Amino acid sequence: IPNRKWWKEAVVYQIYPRSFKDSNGDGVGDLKGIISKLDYIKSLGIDVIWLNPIYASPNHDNGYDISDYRKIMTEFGTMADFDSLLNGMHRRGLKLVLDLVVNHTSSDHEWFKQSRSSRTNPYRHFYHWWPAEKGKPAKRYSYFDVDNNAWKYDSTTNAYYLHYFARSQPDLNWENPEVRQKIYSMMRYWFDKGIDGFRMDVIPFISKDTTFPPLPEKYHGDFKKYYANGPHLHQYLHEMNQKVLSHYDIMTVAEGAGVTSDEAMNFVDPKRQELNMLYNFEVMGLGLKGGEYRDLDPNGVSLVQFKKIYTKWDSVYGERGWGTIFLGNHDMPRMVTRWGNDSPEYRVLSSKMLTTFLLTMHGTPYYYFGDELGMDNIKFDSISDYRDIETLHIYEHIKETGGDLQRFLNNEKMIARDNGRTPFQWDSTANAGFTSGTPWINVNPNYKTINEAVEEKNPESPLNYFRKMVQFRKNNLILVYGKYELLDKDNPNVYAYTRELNGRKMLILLNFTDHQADAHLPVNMKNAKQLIGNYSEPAKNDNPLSLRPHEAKVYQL
Ligand code: TEU
Ligand code: CA
Repeated sequence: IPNRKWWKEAVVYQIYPRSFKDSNGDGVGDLKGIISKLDYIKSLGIDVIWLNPIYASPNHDNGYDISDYRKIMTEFGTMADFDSLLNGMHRRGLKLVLDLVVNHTSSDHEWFKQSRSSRTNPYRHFYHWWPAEKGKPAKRYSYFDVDNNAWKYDSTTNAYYLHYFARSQPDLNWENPEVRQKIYSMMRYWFDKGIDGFRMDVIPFISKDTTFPPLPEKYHGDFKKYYANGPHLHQYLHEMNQKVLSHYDIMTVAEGAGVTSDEAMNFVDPKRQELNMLYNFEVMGLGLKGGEYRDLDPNGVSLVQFKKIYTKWDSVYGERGWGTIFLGNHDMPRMVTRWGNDSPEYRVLSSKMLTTFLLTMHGTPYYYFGDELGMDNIKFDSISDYRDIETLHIYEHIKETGGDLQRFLNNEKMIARDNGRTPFQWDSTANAGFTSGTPWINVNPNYKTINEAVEEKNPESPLNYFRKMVQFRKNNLILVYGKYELLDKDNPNVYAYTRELNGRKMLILLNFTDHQADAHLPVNMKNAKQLIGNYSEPAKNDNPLSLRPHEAKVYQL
């Protein structure tokens, strides 16, 4: 096998530190909490842990607004806690990937405080300023702004500053070489401590045309694509690679917001010496109509489209580069609710089916904490339960413009990011054993039945199935490096594909529906041997191509 790499063979486990385990009763998960659960994490069989931001932050966006890149968030602990966490991971053979958030800082960052203080301050050009005497800057959309405006007027210097996200997240000026040097030096600081990689937050957005011309017509409503195509983006990523990344044995993954499949190779082609991997978000729009209310599509998710998108992205990495596979993260609802079936009848089966998908696809799997328990959306009824700046701001906007708040709240039960941020369910004691205090966000009331302690004891639980699937991938390099091929592409119910390496072939069959469904394959199943599956009892029907509701099976052909 050519070009073997540890990060291609790894299973990554993402932890949202705020919601994993609270060690001191303040209701907020922390580093000591993670340390206390390292044996659990190790027991999953995963290789790499990615932590969402743990740096000093006023937490307007839960750590994605950093006020000091070299300090640990007070609520999460101290640098000594961080050192012992890293040490505890390395002792267990686990690698640590941190979040790199450098498109913007917090408005509390010292650089921004200096920058906004006067037009002649040495830090002025660390950010993007538009002097008000030039008139109003051309429209730029913002993610988390009540007025959906990415330019905020600041009276101190009579100028507007740019913030693609919240007002408290001003965008750094990457066109300024001094900014880049400061960031590279900060990255070296963490690599020299021994971390094993970075997940790079909205990294495609860093470079900007600083003349800030009017947004071309075609990007209205699709501004992400414009933001992701700044003039010097790839020059900066190559520079970052040469100055920092290439000096360490580490992995990098770009959050690929706004990046299309035609552009992906520009990030990950090894010849270009930029990054290793990129997430694509193309399936994330499936089943949604979107718009101001974030409406759902009454027809639900089209499996045919889902398969088409994964297959297209697989072909991007046919020759060079490397892909990623995920179905959930801290910006998304729970995978079993969004892509499976969270009814009491099918939650367990469908979450195991999705786990089978994630661990048999071509690309490094990024598995979101809690999905191994089959945790599902909490579906808050009231706006007062929400904590996320995104939901709160959209709600505020709809309220101010006199819109239909109930319609929005109904949609958020499916879509809101907070669905994926509720505390990890450890056991059936108060607050699911997450905290002895008041949790920063409600624990899902189903924790008495869905929790780690209960699932430990049940060999058929999603938890123990996840462990089995991780080992299965580890024992079969064919699942890492084997060629992927989609079969029966127009089947609206079943996802069927093969993986093939050195003459060995596996067939994966996944029923995405809650009824019996057949795969129609040009494959002789006579000598096929089932290797793993999510049903414990054998089927009554002996046709291997007939699948029970949400059934997942892997065959050796
Ligand atoms: O997300 C940026 C991003 O790509 C958006 O599409 C994001 O999915 C947003 O949540 C829309 O729902 C990253 C982080 O993952 C996110 O948590 C941060 O809030 C954001 O950057 C700003 O740093
Ligand atoms: Ca705490």
